[in-house]
Amino acid sequence: MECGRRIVIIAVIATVLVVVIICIAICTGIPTPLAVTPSQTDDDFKDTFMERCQKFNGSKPSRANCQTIWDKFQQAYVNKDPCEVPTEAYDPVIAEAPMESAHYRFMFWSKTKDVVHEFTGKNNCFMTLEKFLLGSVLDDLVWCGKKGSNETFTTGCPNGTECVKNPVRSFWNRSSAAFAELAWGNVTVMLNGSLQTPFDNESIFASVELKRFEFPRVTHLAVVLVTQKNSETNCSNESLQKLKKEVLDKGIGYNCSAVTESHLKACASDTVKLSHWRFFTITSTILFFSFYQT
Ligand code: N1C
Repeated sequence: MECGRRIVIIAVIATVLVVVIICIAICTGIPTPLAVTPSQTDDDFKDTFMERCQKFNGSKPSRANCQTIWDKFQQAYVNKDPCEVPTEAYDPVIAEAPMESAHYRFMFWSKTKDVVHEFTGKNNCFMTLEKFLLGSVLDDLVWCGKKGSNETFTTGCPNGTECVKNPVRSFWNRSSAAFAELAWGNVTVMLNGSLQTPFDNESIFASVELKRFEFPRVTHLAVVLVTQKNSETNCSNESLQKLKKEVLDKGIGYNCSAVTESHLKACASDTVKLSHWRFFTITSTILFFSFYQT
C-alpha cells in the first residue's frame, strides 16, 4: 500500500515536471517532439527586413525611414489572399524608397543571378536591382499574408506556378519595372547560354524590363551570353534573334557576345586582387569585344 502511494506521488511529480518543461520549451521556442515546428514568425521576417534596411549603405536610411518603408511594404500583402496581390499594391513602398539614377551602367539578367552578382558584387560600375535598397533587403526572401490575419508568413506561400499574382512575384515585377524605367544609355543583360531559350518571353526581363526600354533614354543593349565550355547555344540562337528584332524595332542598338562563365568568374575574382583601374580595363575589354560581335 505504502509502495503504491509512493508510485502515485512519483508519477504526479513526474507529470508536473514534464508539463513544466514543455511549457518552458514552448514559451522559449526550444523545439520539443510535442511542439509543432513553427514557421518563421512575422517578427523574424521583420527583423531580417529591418536589419538589412539599417545595414544598407552604412547607417542610411535612418531607423525611422526603415520603419515607414516596412509599414508600407507589408500593407501590400497582409490580410490579403496571397494569390490576389497586384503589382500596384507595392506602389506606396516603391515611392517611399525611390531608386536614384547615377553614372553607372545598368545590368539586367535572366537565369544568371549568381554569376551576375559575383561579377557585379565588388564594384560599383554595374548597377543591378539588388544593389538598391528594396532589392537588397528582399533578395532571396519569401513572404505572404493571409486573409483575416495581420501576420507575415514565410512558409506555405504560393509560388509562380500556383498563382501569378503572388506577393513575391508581384514585388519583383513592380520593382523591376521601376528599375527598367530608370535605366538609360548603354545597358547590359546577362543571359544563360546553357539554356535552349536564353531569352524567355515569360521572364521578368522579357515581359517587364525590356518592354520599358525606350529610345533615346536607352540607346544600346549589350547581351552577354554566359556559356559553359560545351554550350551549344550561341548568339545566333532563335530567341536571341527575336530579342534583337524587338530591340532594333525600338530604335535601340544591339550586340551580343558569348563569354564563358569561367572567364567572368576570373574577372570577378580579379576585382578583389587587382586595382580598380586594372578591373576597369578588363571589364571594358569584355564590353569592347561585345560591340564587335553579333
Ligand atoms: O524573371 P527574370 O529572371 O528574367 O528576372 C530577372 C530580372 C533582372 O534583370 C532583375 O532586374 O528582373 C529583375 N529581378 C530581380 O532583380 C530579382 N532579384 C531576385 C527579378 N527577379 C528577381 N529575383 C527573384 O528571381 C524573384 O523571385 C524572381 O521571380 C526570380 C526571377 O529570376 P529569373 O527567372 O532568373
